[in-house]
Amino acid sequence: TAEDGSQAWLRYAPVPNANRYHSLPLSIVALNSTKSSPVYTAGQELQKGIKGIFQEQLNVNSAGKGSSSIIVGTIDAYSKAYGDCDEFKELEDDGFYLSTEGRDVKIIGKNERGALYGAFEYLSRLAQGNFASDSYLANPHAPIRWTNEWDNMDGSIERGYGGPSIFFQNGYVADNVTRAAEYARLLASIRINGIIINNVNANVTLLSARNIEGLGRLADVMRPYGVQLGISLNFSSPQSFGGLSSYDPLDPSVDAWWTNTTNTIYKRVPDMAGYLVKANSEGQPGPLTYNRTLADGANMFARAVKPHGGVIMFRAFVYDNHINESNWKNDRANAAVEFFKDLDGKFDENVVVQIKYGPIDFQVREPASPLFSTLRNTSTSIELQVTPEYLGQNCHLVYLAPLWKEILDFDTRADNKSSKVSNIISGQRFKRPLGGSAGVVNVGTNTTWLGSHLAMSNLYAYGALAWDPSADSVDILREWIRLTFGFDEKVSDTIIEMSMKSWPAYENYSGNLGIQTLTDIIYTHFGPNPASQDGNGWGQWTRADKFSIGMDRTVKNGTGNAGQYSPEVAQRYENIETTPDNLLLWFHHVNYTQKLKSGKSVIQHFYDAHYEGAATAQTFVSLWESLKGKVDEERYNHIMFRQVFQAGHSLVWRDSINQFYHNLSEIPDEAKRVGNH
Ligand code: GCW
Repeated sequence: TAEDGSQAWLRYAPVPNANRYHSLPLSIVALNSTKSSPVYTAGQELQKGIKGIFQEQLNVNSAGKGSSSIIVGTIDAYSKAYGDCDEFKELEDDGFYLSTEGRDVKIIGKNERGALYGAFEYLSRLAQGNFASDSYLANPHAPIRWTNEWDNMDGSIERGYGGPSIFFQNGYVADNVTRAAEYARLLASIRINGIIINNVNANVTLLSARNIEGLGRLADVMRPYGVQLGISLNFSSPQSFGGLSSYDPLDPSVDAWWTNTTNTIYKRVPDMAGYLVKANSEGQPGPLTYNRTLADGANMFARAVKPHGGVIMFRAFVYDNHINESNWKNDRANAAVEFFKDLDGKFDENVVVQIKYGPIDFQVREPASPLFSTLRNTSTSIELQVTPEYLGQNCHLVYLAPLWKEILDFDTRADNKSSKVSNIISGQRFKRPLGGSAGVVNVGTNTTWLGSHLAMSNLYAYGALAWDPSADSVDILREWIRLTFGFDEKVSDTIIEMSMKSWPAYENYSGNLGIQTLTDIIYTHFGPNPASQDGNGWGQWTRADKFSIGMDRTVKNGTGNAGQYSPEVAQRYENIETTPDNLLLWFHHVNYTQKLKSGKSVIQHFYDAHYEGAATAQTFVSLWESLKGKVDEERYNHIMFRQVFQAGHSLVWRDSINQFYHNLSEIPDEAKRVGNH
């Protein structure tokens, strides 16, 4: 049977024999819910899910209760209806309590959003055939769990691979916002509570009256899912849109312009999450134009949204893209710390500095950004990419949870104490009031959302890790597979095997040993182009010549980047012996003949890794083929097409990279595969 891909993991497919294992309550009580409330949504969703899973139609009431009910609501509503209850005391904002013990199922949220999350949790358990009786609390690891969408007003999406925008068309907010509502539903089910709907390279016309009205319509359809809308701003708007003579953040007329504009937007979207700002980066305007600091810029917006409870996400992705490679000490990786370290403590309380996970740009392998442990008096968040810009653009399978977890689990050793990135961005480590994560998703109108059915595991995993960074990559997959493809063990084992091998394979053929990436960096960021990194101002250099390769980021002889980490980590990266092989060329410039910990030379590792990575990609075709008949035809064929493409393209990668370094170094491949034999 054909599957509606747009339901993703919320299919609520019938569970065989469900009725035998679970005595379903007789009705649903969604306490005190008005139509735009997430609790109302929870009631509707429970009804829909139970219909799908059990083929039973339950009524939804807003009060009272029969002999056995599924009760969903906030703590307050519950206490009013049934009296106080101790179990919920430990709940935090967005958290929920779920109990399937006794005659009633209780789903209680600290707030309305939490109640909805609890309803999704209950449905997810049922849909996975989990009918256990138990009760537990779940609280989020961090308050900010947002997505960023890089949608342009003309309907295109920067680095989007799932078709055109679901939010914008021809310069305006789309008339039809149904898909936006469906997306909000998906996001709520993975506990995402905010969404920035337009490109960080922001178009000023978003601020027109017609578009503000459109933002209102979008917010209205997402509100029932507890997903707050936010927007990206163009720093020059007061001048380029408002007609003022300047956009200097310390000019009172500029300040007043932002206050007015912000008030106008909040009138239509009273619960707007806030603004995301990319300033002084890649040609975008910013405060540095007026010799003001980045904090001056951020705080101007912070003041404007403060009375409305809004938050400013200010991106740390600030760097000069015209740096000169002939200077050995130049290094784009140093930029974020250089721009932000002296501003620590100077940001208003409702500002969060949003930091890409690595110092450069969503590469296949990067160390954690040194900025995480540098900012102690500033709230921070991590920026991840669900849209795999540099990682195969959903034409290659790359399951990203293991990559994200390496960064989240990384111990920055601030003050020689356990200081994991995950505990810094949650606010816990440095006792900050705000923090969390932003995932650049870039969904489109394609029924698969991202352009590939399998890629949806990444969106699912993003939500799971934003809520709980200690979640296990394989457990997340297993859940997602059950919900998306059903209960067949072979389907599950096979997709797990492919997914868990996918990042290492892609790393092997697209950017091994910490060389970050060998993809084309000039425009497409797709396919091999190892010559494109060097000889330009972007600073994603490999510094490869006939004899040697890699960035010398040591303090003793290089760009000093290793020294931006806390002392324990800095020392580890300063020395070749203690630098892990997978970051060797990130931190060190070495000869191709340099020996790795494995005993292999760098160049031989290149040759071998490219053969290994491509060989793994070939196996994905036969692995997927083994599922013929076990997955519906539409999705089977769709995924097959992509795996065949990846298998072929991985050979293109393998041969072009190997040939390139063979030509450059003239060092033969010990296995005699590369070159003219
Ligand atoms: O790596 C670059 C991307 C740009 C993107 C930028 C950013 C939205 O290639 O497309 O712009 O990062 O993150 O701001």
